[in-house]
Amino acid sequence: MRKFLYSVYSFASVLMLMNFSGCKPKSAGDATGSDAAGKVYVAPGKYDEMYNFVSGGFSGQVSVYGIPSGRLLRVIPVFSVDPEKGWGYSEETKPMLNTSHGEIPWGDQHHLDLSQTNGEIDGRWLFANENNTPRVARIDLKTFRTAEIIEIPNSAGNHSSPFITENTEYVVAGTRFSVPLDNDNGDVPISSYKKNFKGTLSFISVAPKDGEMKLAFQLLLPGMNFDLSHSGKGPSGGWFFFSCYNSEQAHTLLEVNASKRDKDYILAVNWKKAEEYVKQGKGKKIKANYVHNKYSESTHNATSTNEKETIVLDVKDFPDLVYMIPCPKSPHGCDVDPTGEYIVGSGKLAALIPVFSFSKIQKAIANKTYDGAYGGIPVLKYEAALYGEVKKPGLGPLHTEFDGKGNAYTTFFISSEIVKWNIKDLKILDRQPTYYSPGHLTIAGGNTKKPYGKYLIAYNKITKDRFLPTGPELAQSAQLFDISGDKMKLLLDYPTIGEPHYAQMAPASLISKNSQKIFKLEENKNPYVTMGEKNSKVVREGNKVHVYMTAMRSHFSPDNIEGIQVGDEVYFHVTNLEQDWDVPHGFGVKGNINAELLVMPGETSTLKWVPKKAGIFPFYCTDFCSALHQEMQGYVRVSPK
Ligand code: CUK
Ligand code: CUA
Repeated sequence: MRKFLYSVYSFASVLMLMNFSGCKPKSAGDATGSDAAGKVYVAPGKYDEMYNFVSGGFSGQVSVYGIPSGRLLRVIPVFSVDPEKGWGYSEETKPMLNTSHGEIPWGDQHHLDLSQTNGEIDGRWLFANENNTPRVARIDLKTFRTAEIIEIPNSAGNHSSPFITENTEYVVAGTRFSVPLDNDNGDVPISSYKKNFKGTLSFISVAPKDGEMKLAFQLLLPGMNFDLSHSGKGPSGGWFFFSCYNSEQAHTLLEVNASKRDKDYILAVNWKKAEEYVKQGKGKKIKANYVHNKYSESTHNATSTNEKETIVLDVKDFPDLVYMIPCPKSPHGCDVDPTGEYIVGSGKLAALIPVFSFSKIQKAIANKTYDGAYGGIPVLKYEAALYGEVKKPGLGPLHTEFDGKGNAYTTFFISSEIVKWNIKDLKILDRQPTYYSPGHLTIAGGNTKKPYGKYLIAYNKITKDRFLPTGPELAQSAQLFDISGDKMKLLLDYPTIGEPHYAQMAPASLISKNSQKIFKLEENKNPYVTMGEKNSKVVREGNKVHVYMTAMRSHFSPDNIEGIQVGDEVYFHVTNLEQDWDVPHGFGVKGNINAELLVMPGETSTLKWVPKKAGIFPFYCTDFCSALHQEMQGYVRVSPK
């Protein structure tokens, strides 16, 4: 079996070599000429047509681009510290990075999903997953800030996440690694995988009014790896579909490989049913230990709460919740078309794309057209669930999005291309090379009921010769295509931050209509706010010193601080008194390991500093705020203890 895998991969590497070093980009795929240039040119002072939210991979953050220009508009700090914004450095934001393992300054961010109402993008929130220490974040698109992060218990490698249901009832998260449940004895032989390791699918409810998340319930499944998922919609609205691999339950890839089986599975999960069972009290409460972090825009302050339990439904006790559909060779992507009828599986090592039919799946369930069971879960017959197969589409299919005109677009990692095909007749309509090896792709609304078409962006894993050399490491690359015509047209390359995986795109008006410009000072409920310069003061409480400081063009108050001793815990509570839009002040002190603050108008932010030696320590504003910005400074005198 290993031999077979080896041959697949060596074939792949031959192809990769051809792509990476052999061929120069062909002119067909090149954005040359005024046509492409005109389509991506956004004149100075003009706005882009769309927002593009891109996952930051191992940077842990989310970046925001304007499309079609490909201009980077913002990096939103989520799971990793960001000194530019003081994220994870200010006392107010530190709790956001808390986990049951303590504060973690880093995350691995793969997937994004925009909130939806009736299956359409509604522009309220953006959800982001973290793989390494399983978490889901909600970003508020009013402020483009992370508002909430919830940890997921009984999970490891939260990859199949955060995909949302069509009315944002739930954020769904499937574990990548099966592991023993947190509260069971985890000190077991790794070889006891089959017995002790569990797969979990978590359903996190989202409050319709303010978006607050809550772990509603978890489904327990036999040990396996969940990979990706997408929500059903319309007729399949109450269902969720997950790809999974390692159905042979291997715990080492060295001895037994995880791609031995000819087929793995797509899981069809009836979440409406699961929700009913939970409402009827049928779930079991078990102990769990996870944290829930919230950031409030009125106190400008985060809190971290320890949660103690979770509700689980063991699917072997509920035979009508989950069904397995065989899917060829290590399925990765699992995408549902805008009508909700077609479910596209992408077997990374498969030479075809299977398209499943929701109505056939329902029929197969009704007629029990089963092909045995897997860990107590019914397995549907492949043919009974299958709508049809796209034959010879390319090599290494990964992810599919839709244009709302009956077409699907699939990335091919190995053959480095995007293939456009028709959902009804499964015929291939076009293929365009990408440079190189695309992972995900996005179309605005391309995973919803209402795709906006026009643009498609491929997120490539390998860049090689696309940008000026910058040493051994290059930025990863996104490629923008025009998909308004019959044939896709490459328009633009632009670099991304971290390794991009999934991304979301939305027409600008859907997002900017909610945008908040300023925090009103009079609404600032931070406990350490200083409402005017005359109220600024220094207050000592034992070895803690609170500096109630104000910032206003172009001075801090107080700006001469004495009476501090070595080893004191000094808290600079800086309130930005400005009420003009976009006049942040920064704050940094010489020798402070807590980086800096960036304080927006009307906001209060706190920087902690524990001076280690006596002397005079200057502080200053780090963000150019006026002609007298360079004068915006002060001194702290530190005396020996
Ligand atoms: S994964 Cu990266 S190419 Cu983490 Cu969504 Cu498929
Ligand atoms: Cu305030 Cu520069």
